[in-house]
Amino acid sequence: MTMLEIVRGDITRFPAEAIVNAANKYLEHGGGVAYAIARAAAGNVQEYIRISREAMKEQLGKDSIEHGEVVVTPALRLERFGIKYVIHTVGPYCGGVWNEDKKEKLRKAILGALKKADELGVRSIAFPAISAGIYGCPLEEVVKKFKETVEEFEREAKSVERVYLVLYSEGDYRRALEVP
Ligand code: AR6
Repeated sequence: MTMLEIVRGDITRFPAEAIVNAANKYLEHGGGVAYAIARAAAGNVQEYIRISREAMKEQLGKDSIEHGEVVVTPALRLERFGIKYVIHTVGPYCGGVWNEDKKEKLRKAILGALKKADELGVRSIAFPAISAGIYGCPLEEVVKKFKETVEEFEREAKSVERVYLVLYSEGDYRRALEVP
């Protein structure tokens, strides 16, 4: 029995208590799902970048995050979908390369967000396919790592009951379902 469910949808309106952003280390939200979340949450991407960087300073006391570190920002306009928090995490940059180093960085990025969700006391959390877009990691490998990492987390989960991996395109969703 796994808590992970693979679904198709738009994470900016997915009704989980926490959604995860596939961010970069400076929380710039310049493209991809990061841009979409920033625009949907604040109505203005620059404003959400400002909020994110301020949160990073407050929560971590620095100007960039490493794999495994996360920053939490309020959901603002996304609250109407039941979303309370946005958890920013940074996956590996692959550019088509997949190796042990990328795997471990992705594991850390996923686990960091899951642990933070537990700390926040939320019951549900939704992830995009971290690193499978602009960062160029192979989608099937990313899905596989999600399955392994959620399984690892399940043993220690306190409040989190459901974890969703939200695929944006129909094609990606079908490919993700095929992953053993
Ligand atoms: N809902 C769910 N998934 C989405 C959505 C959406 N609304 N929009 C895109 N995706 P990416 P990365 C999928 O490139 O590879 C940004 O500039 C998309 O189809 O957003 O981790 C950051 O600031 C893909 O499968 O993230 C970083 O600089 C997945 O989300 C960099 O991109 C991740 O694609 C991070 O690159």
